[in-house]
Amino acid sequence: MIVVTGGAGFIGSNFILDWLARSREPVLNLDALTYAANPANLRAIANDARHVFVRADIRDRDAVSALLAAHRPRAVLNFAAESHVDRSIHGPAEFVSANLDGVFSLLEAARAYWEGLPAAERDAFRLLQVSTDEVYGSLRADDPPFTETTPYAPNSPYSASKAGADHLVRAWCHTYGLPTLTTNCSNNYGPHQFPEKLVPLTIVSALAGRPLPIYGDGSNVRDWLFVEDHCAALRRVLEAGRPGETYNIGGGGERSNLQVVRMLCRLLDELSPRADGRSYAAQIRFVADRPGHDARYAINADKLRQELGWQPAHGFEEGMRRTVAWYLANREWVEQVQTGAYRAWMETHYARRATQEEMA
Ligand code: NAD
Ligand code: TDX
Repeated sequence: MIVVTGGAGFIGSNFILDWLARSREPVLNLDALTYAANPANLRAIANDARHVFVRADIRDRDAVSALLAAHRPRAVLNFAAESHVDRSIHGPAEFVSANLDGVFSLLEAARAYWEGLPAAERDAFRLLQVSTDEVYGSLRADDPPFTETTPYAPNSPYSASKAGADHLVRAWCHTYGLPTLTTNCSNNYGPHQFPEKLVPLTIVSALAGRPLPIYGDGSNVRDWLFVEDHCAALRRVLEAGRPGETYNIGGGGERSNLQVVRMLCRLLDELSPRADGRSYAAQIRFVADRPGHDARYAINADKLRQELGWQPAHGFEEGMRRTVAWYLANREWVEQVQTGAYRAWMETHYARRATQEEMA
């Protein structure tokens, strides 16, 4: 048995589906079901007895301890987090609470459980912290990509909370000997991503005839990875990663935001043309920039490739095409996530980001 926290969200749900397709080992999915969670992400395994879902918060140490004692997992993978940078700017408290206090609490529950295991099981136990490249801060155009030794320099409340959590994980390994692994991955895209992030926001807004907001001049660069490649890397790190180590995950997919949005518009033009025959690119609007907006992220994943033999299986255009096709084929999912709460966020999102033309 493995424990996955945050398994009803974007990457966690993809990981669980992937895991159960490849392994007989059951998964205990522990998720607080925040706005970002969606039980529909797990519909395909609704009748699979190997998937046990429990609604619980990683900050609830008693609940987590009781679950660990009852299910005796060999590993805990922590995906649970508040994950959206814009939300962290407008409401940082929940990010410090969920991402930093949450990891502290999870580490203490895991440590107590691990210390009580027989020696052989103690050696084999792993706690894998799923983290982000944003902890390294921002790169200039001519800087080399982030490596595992790049100093942490987080710039947003989100990335600072994730950086703090990574430091706690490191300390729990160094001080108590808890066998931890940390992965720092670049921007993911794929099925099940909540449409507040750039890729699904663009697809969903384009189809709904809404503006496609691009912060600043659209030149900010992210290093995009298809979610299945992230999941494969996590399986490999869990299997063969060395305790105490950190591993960068990324596929050399650097693109500017404008390139990403234009590619999505091109794919939508092909797969679901607008009724008036014009390109979805006509809906692009340049809007006020994100405060503290990091200019560029890029990942050097040589360690993961060389030590553990991982490499991405999906090219950028192919992964984006599959992503667009998934959103087109799952209109019900798209409708269902656009609840009142989503509409409320979109209204504030658009209101805060008045277009530069409007502001001029
Ligand atoms: P998400 O927002 O889609 O899902 C997060 C999930 O965690 C949700 O199901 C939510 O209900 C759950 N959750 C939140 N707080 C919780 C708590 N206190 N206790 C229990 N469950 C809680 O996020 P995602 O994009 O799937 O990201 C998953 C992890 O991967 C995060 O830790 C994130 O920092 C990291 N990450 C994400 C990306 C990316 O591009 N999305 C890249 C690198 C790393
Ligand atoms: O409407 C938008 N317009 C826009 O130009 C949105 C939502 C975003 N952007 C820009 C901001 C970023 O430069 O697009 C880029 C990507 O933005 P997000 O999708 O919000 O992702 P980012 O801020 O890069 O963070 C993501 O990748 C790293 C995830 O949300 C994090 O959880 C992960 O750790």
